[in-house]
Formats: sequence, C-alpha cells, structure tokens
Amino acid sequence: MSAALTIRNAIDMLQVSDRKHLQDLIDALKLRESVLKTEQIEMTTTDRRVLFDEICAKVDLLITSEFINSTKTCAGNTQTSERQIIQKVRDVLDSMGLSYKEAGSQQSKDFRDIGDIGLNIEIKKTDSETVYFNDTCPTKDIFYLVFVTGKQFKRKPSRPAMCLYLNGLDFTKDSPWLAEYIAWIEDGKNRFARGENKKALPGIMEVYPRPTFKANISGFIKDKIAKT
Ligand SMILES: [Ca+2]
Repeated sequence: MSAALTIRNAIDMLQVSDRKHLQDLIDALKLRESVLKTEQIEMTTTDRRVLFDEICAKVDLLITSEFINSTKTCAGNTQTSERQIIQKVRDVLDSMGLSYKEAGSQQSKDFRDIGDIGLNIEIKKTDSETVYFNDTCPTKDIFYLVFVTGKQFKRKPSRPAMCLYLNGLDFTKDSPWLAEYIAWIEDGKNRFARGENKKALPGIMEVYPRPTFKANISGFIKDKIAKT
C-alpha cells in the first residue's frame, strides 16, 4: 500500500471530533520535520568540520615545506605545480582510507563528497599573497587548502612555506558587498551575454563578464606565522 493511501485510510478512521485537530497535527508534523532537518544540517556541518580538521593534521604531517617550495611556479607552469599538489593531497586522502570524487581541473572543488558526508575541498596554490578563485565565489560549502610557497624579502621577515586551512566563509565574511557585486555581474550577463538580449545585439563581437574573485591572504599568513 502506498504511503499516501495509508495516510488517507488513517484519516478516514479518525473520529469527526479528531478531524478538527487534523490541521494542528499536520502543523506539528511539519514543525517536527523542519526541526529534524535543521538538526541534520547542523550535524553534517560539524562532521565535515571534524573530518576537514583531521585531513589538515595529516597534510601538516605528510606535506613538507621542501615539497611546497618545490612547486614554486617558474615560466608560468601554474597547472603543473597545482597538479603536483593535488597528487600529494590525493595520497593523503588515500592514506586515510577516505572515499571521494574528483572534478575536472577547471571546476571549483578538486575533491568532492569526501568520506561520503559531502565534504568538498578545493586546492589553491600561490607564490604571492593573493589567491585566485576565478569565477567561483567561496562559500561555506567549500573548504580550502591554500599552499603558500616561502619567500625571502630584503626589508621584512621572510615568509616560510605553509599550508592554510580555511572555510569559504573565512574569505567572504567581512565583504558583505559581494552579494551586490554578484547581482551586478549577473545583470551584465543578462544584458549582454546570454538570452534574448544577446541575440538582439548586432555585429560579430561577443562578450562575457567574468567576476574574477580573488583574496589578499596576508592576514591569514601573519596569523599562521604568529601561531607557530
Ligand atoms: Ca584547484
């Protein structure tokens, strides 16, 4: 018997006096369902954070400063050095016996659904203090491993190689204007780059606005140096 039919029969069996309370009962059930859902979301958020922390501890243990520095980009081999790092992180996940899905190199999450709990990790690498997110604005659903190569400076203390462990919100939380910027870019796409408006534009030229999200991580680097 289908669930709907079972419920139908159960309602039919209720006394007429009970039926007056049916709406209350349904409201109570709905409330219970939404409470359970919220609890579920909070639980998975905590689980993901705990697993991410475990992965970070392993990365700290298994990925050395020498290795991070060896990925310093020369002659624009950005892709190659990031691939080397991704391979190292893959080794770490494998050593922990974790399941995961991998995305194509142009997608925003290098490792998805880690440990079957929807943990997503994106690998970033920089030789400077800027991290590029390109088209993807960081969100709380993406955790970041940011590998920063070391650098000597003439006039300030040198920067050691390090890996920063961050959630998407760590990047965006102090920039509430991002929502307005995203809406503005979307409006630009609608006006010039897609749909009926695009079709109506004369000439052979085409355009596509790119948001090019990036972050200055010097504060995170400073914090990490202070903690070690
Ligand atoms: Ca990446």
